[in-house]
Amino acid sequence: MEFTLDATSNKARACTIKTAHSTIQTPVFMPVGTLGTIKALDMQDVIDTLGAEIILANTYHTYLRPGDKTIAKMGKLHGFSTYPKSFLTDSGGFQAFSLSDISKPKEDGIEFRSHIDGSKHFFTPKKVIDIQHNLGSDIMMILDDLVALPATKERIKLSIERTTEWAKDSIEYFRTKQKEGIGVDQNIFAIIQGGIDKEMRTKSATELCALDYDGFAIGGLSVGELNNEMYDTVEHTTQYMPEDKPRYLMGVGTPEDLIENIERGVDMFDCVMPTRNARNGTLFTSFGKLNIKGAKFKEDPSPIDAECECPTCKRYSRAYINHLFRSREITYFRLATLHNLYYYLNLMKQAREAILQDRYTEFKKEFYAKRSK
Ligand code: PRF
Ligand code: ZN
Repeated sequence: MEFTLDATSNKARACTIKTAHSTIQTPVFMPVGTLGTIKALDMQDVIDTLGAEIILANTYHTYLRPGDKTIAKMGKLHGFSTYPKSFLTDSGGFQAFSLSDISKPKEDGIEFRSHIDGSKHFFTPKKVIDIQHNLGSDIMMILDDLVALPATKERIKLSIERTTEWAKDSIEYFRTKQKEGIGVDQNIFAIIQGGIDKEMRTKSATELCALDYDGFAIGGLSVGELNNEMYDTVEHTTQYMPEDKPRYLMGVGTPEDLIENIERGVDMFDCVMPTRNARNGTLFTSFGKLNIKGAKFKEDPSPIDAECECPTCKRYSRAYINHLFRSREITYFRLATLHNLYYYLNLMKQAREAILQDRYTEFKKEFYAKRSK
């Protein structure tokens, strides 16, 4: 992977990341395509309308169904899904932790039961790399041990010690496989843990950033802590991360979270929020959130967001979208998902423009000013 830091505006960064499948300009929001599809969309929407250069898929889900070996046979994620650009795959640790009925972190891996059929599985650092080799993702994530917050200092300490041990095994295995010709075009990121404890974050970041990874993620946030605790932890952690590699904040967040964390030096984000909220009737706009199910939209001829250039806003009224939502029409899901993702991706484009012009602080002020009107 090729990385260039194009510009900075205080701590905010505009970078370019070149993988074997696409050129990604940051800050970037990666739409979540857990099962190798962005729910409600066709890949044509994702490529042509959204122009997404990278999307996310999940090891946990695709391993359980249809199985990573099946995906490998069908041309890996790119061939199977027909999405020709970059895939990032999460390692499964977080999904085992959040979705499985039983998930037991152990010394050498994570034991969990499938949320589909209750079958027992064991993920180790090597196993999730093998699976991600089969998936063929451009960026794979290591197995990490994360803890729900609040947690005791002891549990957080154990989590970062395990994560570092696993990270050492992971990078050695990954680079050895590359020498054997496996995963040559793939990249691997480590995941910094440590809760909201600054001392733990420093330790985790320092230990992991000394290893030969292609990029680094900040994990273990947006799991129950306050917004300001997240922002402070990110601000603290980014100072220990290399300037010449991508920085990815996992599973975050709201538009405000993105704006705040870009300011603190984060390059990459993913979250189910725009896609999941679309399906629940919550739409993101330049003036804040809007719940399209409201009776007040029943005869509203205006678009969801007059400033939005997405196909939904260019063509349809709030009245029509409100009607589709209330009638549970399938088309609603596509139109709402398109709008929300378009909003997120466009926000990242604007943030990048502002960084390139070294006016990120002003951009952030304008972003908030519009929402308070
Ligand atoms: N680890 C992994 N995936 C994740 C997280 C993490 O800490 C988070 C935390 N917000 C989201 N997805 N592997
Ligand atoms: Zn729109």
